[in-house]
Amino acid sequence: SEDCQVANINVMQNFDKTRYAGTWYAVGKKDPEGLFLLDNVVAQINIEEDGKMTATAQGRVIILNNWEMCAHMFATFEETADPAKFKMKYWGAASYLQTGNDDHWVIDTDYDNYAVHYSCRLVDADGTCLDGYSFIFSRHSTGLRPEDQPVVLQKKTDLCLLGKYRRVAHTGFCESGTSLDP
Ligand code: DAO
Repeated sequence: SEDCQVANINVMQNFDKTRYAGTWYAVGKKDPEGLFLLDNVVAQINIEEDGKMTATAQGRVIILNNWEMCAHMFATFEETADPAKFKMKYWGAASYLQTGNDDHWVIDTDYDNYAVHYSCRLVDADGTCLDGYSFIFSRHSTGLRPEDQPVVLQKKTDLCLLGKYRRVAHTGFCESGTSLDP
């Protein structure tokens, strides 16, 4: 929002989780403190038979002493009064991976090409976000289409996160086996 108040952030209107389902490639990321997912981040959003949203995700991580691996993560989403604001519980396929309970807000999406995600983990006393993260998702592993870039740029600005994103590479690291395979 204009005043960077978390409470005033505009999210996607009339959000349709069914259209949000499917594969999303993270192409940009603003990291939280103690970042976890580095690159090659791909999320698969599913709508279960009971209508609930779940996700599987993968990404390159470095855990403990420079142990590089592809993390396989799971998430369940709890709905709230706002259809674009979810509570996301997540955990890893292995016990040494991160677990947590984060907000998952869909700020904007055209469902077919791009999505802007936002999560504030810690709201400061002044109402701004002290620690949060945001993914720019694309349906295309190659990045955003040129026509979607101005829209996403505006949303980054609205989130008070302009200039805080980095590019998320897709090198195929998580595509075949694990990094531990000989
Ligand atoms: O990378 O530092 C970080 C924060 C990401 C938390 C892990 C989330 C795993 C589940 C992702 C589901 C789709 C967004």
